[in-house]
Amino acid sequence: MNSQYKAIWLNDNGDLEVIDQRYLPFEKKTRILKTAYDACESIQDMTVRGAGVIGNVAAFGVYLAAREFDGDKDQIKQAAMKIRESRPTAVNLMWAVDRMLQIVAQSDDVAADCKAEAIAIADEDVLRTQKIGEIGCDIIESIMAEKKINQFNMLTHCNAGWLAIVDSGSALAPIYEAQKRGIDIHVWVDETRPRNQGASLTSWELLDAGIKHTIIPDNTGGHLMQQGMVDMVITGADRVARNGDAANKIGTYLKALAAQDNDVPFYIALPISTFDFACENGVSDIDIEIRSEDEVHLMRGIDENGHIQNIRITPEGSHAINYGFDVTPARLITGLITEAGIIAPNKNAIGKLK
Ligand code: RUB
Repeated sequence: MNSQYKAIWLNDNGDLEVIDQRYLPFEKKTRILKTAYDACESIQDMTVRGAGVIGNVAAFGVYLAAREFDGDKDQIKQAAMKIRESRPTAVNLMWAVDRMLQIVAQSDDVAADCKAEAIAIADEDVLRTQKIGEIGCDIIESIMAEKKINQFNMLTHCNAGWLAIVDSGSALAPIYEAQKRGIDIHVWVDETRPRNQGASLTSWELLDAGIKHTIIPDNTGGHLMQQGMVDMVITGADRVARNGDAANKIGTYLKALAAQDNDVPFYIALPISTFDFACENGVSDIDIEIRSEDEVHLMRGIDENGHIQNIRITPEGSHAINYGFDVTPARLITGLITEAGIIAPNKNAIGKLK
């Protein structure tokens, strides 16, 4: 693994180094994680975020625990369970910890084997996201051929790029692939209140890659779709249930409703590790994280002196509620773009992936 276009990597000291996403797009800082506690904290405080990268940090967190506790399996398991509970919605977190715990249980050289397994998970994600990019880009090409258009307008919500899953992201992977294939693509980037992952992270990634994009307030997508200005909507996912219902960043559901009303194809891009095969019904059963109301009251930005500041935008005394995710019902999803192909959002098709 190297650090270019990676959200996380092992540094020369064998510690996990991560891009501290809380400072983007203003500063590209890294944070060094030495212990399982550091890994846990970095997931909770959003130093790292995005389902895929949360899973990777969790896996490396178990390795850090193995190193710290010198192979003591009970202590490693305890630390792993804390990491597993650090955020509730993205299933990649639980998936990665469970996979690491199997290694812990079987291994005689726990630290070395955990390190190898965490690297393997990250390396597998590189291949998965490449495949998702290719399959998703084939969809872009077929929509362009069908509509006989030379420029493609994609709309995306939140950040599901290389900051969210190594190497090329889930939802952004087909966009990066389109650029490689020379397709004239433009991306509408939902700002994604309250933490603004679209405005601060997706735009930063796209700007860096030289991909045309326009940041839009979250409420703009419906209007654009009505005016024929969106050819496809694509998002990532944090957990997809067996019936095809998909949890993703709050506001995704509203985009899917607008897309259906305007006959705009709505796709979710995800690695198979984002399916929760044990969850029968996403709308009723997926645990939705409720985050601090301060994220709604306070906006983070940069002042004229270049200092990052939080400023309050609501009256003192008003309350806010901050659901981190919502669930888009399967009936609104055109298809699930995975490394294994385009999967229909239903029990039958998803069941075959297990
Ligand atoms: C991130 C979010 C992303 C998915 C993408 O939420 O909802 O769309 O995690 O998944 P948060 P992937 O910023 O609160 O973590 O990592 O598989 O692309």
